[in-house]
Amino acid sequence: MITLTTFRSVPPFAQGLVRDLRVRWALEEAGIPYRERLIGPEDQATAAYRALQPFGQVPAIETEELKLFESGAILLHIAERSEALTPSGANGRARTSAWVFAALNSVEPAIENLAELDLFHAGEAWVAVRRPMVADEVRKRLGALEGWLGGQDYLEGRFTAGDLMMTTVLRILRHSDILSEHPALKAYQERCEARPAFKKALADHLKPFAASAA
Ligand SMILES: N[C@@H](CCC(=O)N[C@@H](CS)C(=O)NCC(=O)O)C(=O)O
Repeated sequence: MITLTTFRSVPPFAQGLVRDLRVRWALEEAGIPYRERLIGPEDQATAAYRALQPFGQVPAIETEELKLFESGAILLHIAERSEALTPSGANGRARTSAWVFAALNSVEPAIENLAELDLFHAGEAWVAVRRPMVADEVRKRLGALEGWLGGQDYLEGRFTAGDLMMTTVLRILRHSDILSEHPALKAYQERCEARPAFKKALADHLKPFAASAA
């Protein structure tokens, strides 16, 4: 049985965005059962936790044979075991990996830069100068992604782990209306988030936060 480690509690701005959501969603799509282990800041720097996640972050997973960190590596590991997340041929698997890397490497950094300004530095004088450039970088990536998608429902025509990762990256923009400038991408995100596996994963992701606030 897989054990997924994530946070017991996070501030409201992060609820619905913590990267365990990617892993939960993948496990739901693949129909793989798992249990969760919830940690707090007191656990992050311990030697035991660093042996599982070298940077003290979440998510991480453990099975009898394997400890794994980095949400992208975990997602690909799960995807290799499920045709719900990866086409069966070698080329389809390679294309799926390409989109997982594209989400993490080519799209997420620009989006994270914008979220950092908006969520952690809003109102600071330097942000007024820097933000337009950062927002333009996001628009550049979103425009290219929308161009690729064209009239397709999913990045490779059918849902894959690449769509899963891309959707969780686009979610980081929920505090802004920049995604609405790209209606096809917004519809794409909504299409992916309408999947029953996403809804179950999100509900399970949010449950501990409600419990720790009670
Ligand atoms: N590249 C890592 C990033 C993990 C990450 O940033 N995790 C955040 C939560 S979403 C975290 O643990 N933050 C607390 C910290 O950095 O101490 C991954 O994709 O797994």
